[in-house]
Amino acid sequence: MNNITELLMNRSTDATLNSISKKVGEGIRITDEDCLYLFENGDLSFVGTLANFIREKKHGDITYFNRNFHIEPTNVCVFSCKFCSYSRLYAHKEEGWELSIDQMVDIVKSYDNKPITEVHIVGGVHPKMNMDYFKELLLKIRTHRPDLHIKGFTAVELDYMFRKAKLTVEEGLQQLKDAGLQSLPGGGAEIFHSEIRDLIAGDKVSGEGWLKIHETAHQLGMHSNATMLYGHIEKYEHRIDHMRKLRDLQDKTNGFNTFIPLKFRNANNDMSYVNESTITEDMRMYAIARIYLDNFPHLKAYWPMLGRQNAQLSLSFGVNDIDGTIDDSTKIYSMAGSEEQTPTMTTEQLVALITQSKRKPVERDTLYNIIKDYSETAVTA
Ligand code: V47
Ligand code: SF4
Repeated sequence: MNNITELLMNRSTDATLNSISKKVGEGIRITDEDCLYLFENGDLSFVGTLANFIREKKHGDITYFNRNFHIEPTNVCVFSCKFCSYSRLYAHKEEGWELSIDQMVDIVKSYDNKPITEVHIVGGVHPKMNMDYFKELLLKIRTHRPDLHIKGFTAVELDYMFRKAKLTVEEGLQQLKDAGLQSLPGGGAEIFHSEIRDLIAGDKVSGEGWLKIHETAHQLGMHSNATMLYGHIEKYEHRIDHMRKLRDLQDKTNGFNTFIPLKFRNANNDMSYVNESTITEDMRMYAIARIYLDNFPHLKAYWPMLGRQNAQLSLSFGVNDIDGTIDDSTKIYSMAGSEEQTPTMTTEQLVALITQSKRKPVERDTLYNIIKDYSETAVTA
């Protein structure tokens, strides 16, 4: 038995919590029942201590960030997810935006000679932006800036594109990969379980469809991320079902890089009546995800959604990645009420934020290759 287990076992009089901390100390996977027990009974310091133990075992103090920006081709969307503050139905498309390919390539050109490593392309599902449109976009970005990693399109966008083009998932992904797509972001996952999905995102790709697209991407050699939208009408059981499906797929493919719990924000959407989760519940969510998802290498707190101070706090609850510079290029969270209304951080600010938490800031690329270790750099920001 190691020190952490002894420490926690001496602290708790609860036999189930003791058995969970023993498993974590010995590197044994926890069950769904254990996970439910943690959600229901594990206090913040208990789950935080276990999650931090795992985080330090996997990564020490290293905390990753990257230099990235987003392109959001449109917020016009054929779907109508109840939690979405961002989209405009096609019938009201004059209220939204639609970028041409040239406008998007101009955004990429505005980063010429800047050491940015990733573009993240994500948006609404516009009925007229199809496979040909996005293949042309990918080819033009790749030709102009071959060193830039293109992470793009949620499984929701991909499912719609492929069905419209009458392509199988494999054919569609292969064509996009050939045009320059390198990895998939984690969006569109929401909550997989149909009891909840049908109520909040009933008209878009199912949980099974999302998982099939990511599995196929992994089989084609592409990596991806996974998200979970939590803190609305779901129960702990639905979160566990979601994470179990991800853990099972990861056992099969090992293609996921990062898990990103996304806190539901309630401004300007059809679910504004739902209160947002507390910061304690957010940190417990991160910690329990770190404990349960033993086969995910990384856990990310997406600072434009969570706010930079809470992202900083999450570094003590299992998180080892806080995403990137962003450069005020995404509107999804500002429109949903995040305190980060113009999300931008310089590398100096990211380094300072991580260093203030007594962690080691390391710049990574999308696939977690190390670009620069800033841990010896003096912090002034
Ligand atoms: O799928 C939409 C979420 C996601 C709200 O892979 C909301 O690195 C909270 O997936 N409150 C898209 N969340 C963004 C996304 C993402 C973001 C950053 C990094 C990565 C990555 C992926 O945004 C959607 C949905 O779950 N979302 N509205 C809302 N009101
Ligand atoms: Fe469309 Fe995505 Fe918003 Fe759903 S969450 S309405 S798919 S933009």
